[in-house]
Parts: sequence; C-alpha cells; structure tokens
Amino acid sequence: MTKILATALAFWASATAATAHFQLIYTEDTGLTQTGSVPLKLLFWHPFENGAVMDMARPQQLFAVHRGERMDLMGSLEETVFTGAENAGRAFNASLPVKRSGDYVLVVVPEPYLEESEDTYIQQFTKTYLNRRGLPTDWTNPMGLPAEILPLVKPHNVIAGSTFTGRVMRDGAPVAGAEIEVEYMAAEPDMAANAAGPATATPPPGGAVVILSDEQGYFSFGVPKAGHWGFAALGVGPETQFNGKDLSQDAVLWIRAHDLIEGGE
Ligand SMILES: [Cu+2]
Repeated sequence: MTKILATALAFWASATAATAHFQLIYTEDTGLTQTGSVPLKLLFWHPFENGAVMDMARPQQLFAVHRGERMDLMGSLEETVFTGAENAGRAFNASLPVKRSGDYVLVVVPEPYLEESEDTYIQQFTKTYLNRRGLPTDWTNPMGLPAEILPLVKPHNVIAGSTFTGRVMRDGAPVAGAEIEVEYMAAEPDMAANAAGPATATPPPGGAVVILSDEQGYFSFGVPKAGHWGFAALGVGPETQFNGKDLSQDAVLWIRAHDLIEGGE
C-alpha cells in the first residue's frame, strides 16, 4: 500500500514538474515608434497554461543593451503583485528609457528560486528583444551570459508560420543535446491591471513541448501562431549547486511573432 502511494506521488511530482516555469520580461509591444519610458513587467510564471505565479525575488541584474552600451535598469524596479488565473505572486515593474532608434536587448539575471516540490533552485537568465523603427543594432550580439540562447532569426519580428532558429550556449560555447522547452504566452499580462488577460490558447496534450539542440547547439521551431513565444534551455549553465542544493541555470529567450495581413493593409 505504501509502495503504491509512493508510486502515485512520484507520478504526481513528475506531472507537476512537466508544467514549465518561465521567467518573463514583458511589454505589450516589442516594436517601438515613440521615444520615452517603456513599461516592463518581470514575473516568474507558467504562461502556457496561465498557471501558478511564483514569488519572484528582487533580481540580481536587470539591464538593456542598446548600440553596444549597457543601460542599468535596477533603479527602476518596483515590487508589485501579479494575479494569474490560479493565484497571485510577487513580481516587479520596471521601465526602459528609449531615446534613439535600434534594438534594446532586455536581460534579467534573477535570484535563484527554490522550487520546494523538487528541492531544487532555478535561475533563468532571460532575454527579450525590443526595437525602435526597424533599425538593427544589437540583436545578433551575445550578451555574455553564462547560459544564453543566441537568436539566428530577428527575434522581435518573426512571421507566424515561419521557423525560429536559436543556438544554446554555456559560457560562450555551444551546448549539444540541450533540452529546450517551448511555451506560448497564452494569456498576455494586462499591464495596468497587473493581472493575466483572457487566455487565447491552451497547451497541447502530452506535457511540455520539447526540442533538443543538435551537435552544434542549434535548434529550430516552426512558429504556428502570432504572439509571444518563450524558449527555455534547461540546466545549461555552468553552476549546478546553490545553498547546498541542486541548481538549474536555464537560458530563456522570448520572441514576438506577427501574422501577415492578407492582401496588405
Ligand atoms: Cu512549474
């Protein structure tokens, strides 16, 4: 009886683990036209199933890279509470000052998060790409993170129905056979309400959507739908221990896909 219970619990634990945690740096529109302050929201969430919001700690680093220069955004952090379909959790608002045209690569290095159900820390180095007026300046450059996905397709401007290709890196070297989870941001955050908007999709049956990187660290994904898509290469960073427990250093990258308008605008 005890053995049956233990087996059932093990199944339950693995089913829970199958729902993917994703760190977000979110803003509504990744294509900018105006100058001024762009509102950002940082949260640690299960965006595909509009699931549990984890309490996020104040991050270790938050910055943008624009025309090769690093802009520290830590001073703009404001703690807030984000409400998902299941619960509410600690999140952060921030802002990006935009003056010139070009790419703004947003990077967050979170504090490791203790996932108590697995007794493991998770730290997701996360990138989101914004662009003002179509001028390409920074998106092809590595950000020098210990765990990083390099985009081979311009990430803020992907056509829905085309493919996205990335390369998984650890300390600047490609990672073969990396496990990459893919999630759609089914319910986009409502910036003003600090809550998840209505869900527009549900995850497919059968658990997490997973791709493996090839011998040179490359992976591709056919992007079926417009919106925000996230890729998380799990446990690819160099550090594996934190506070005496296992640590998974993941590389997360967000892309924005757009529909082609039939017949032009
Ligand atoms: Cu989870």
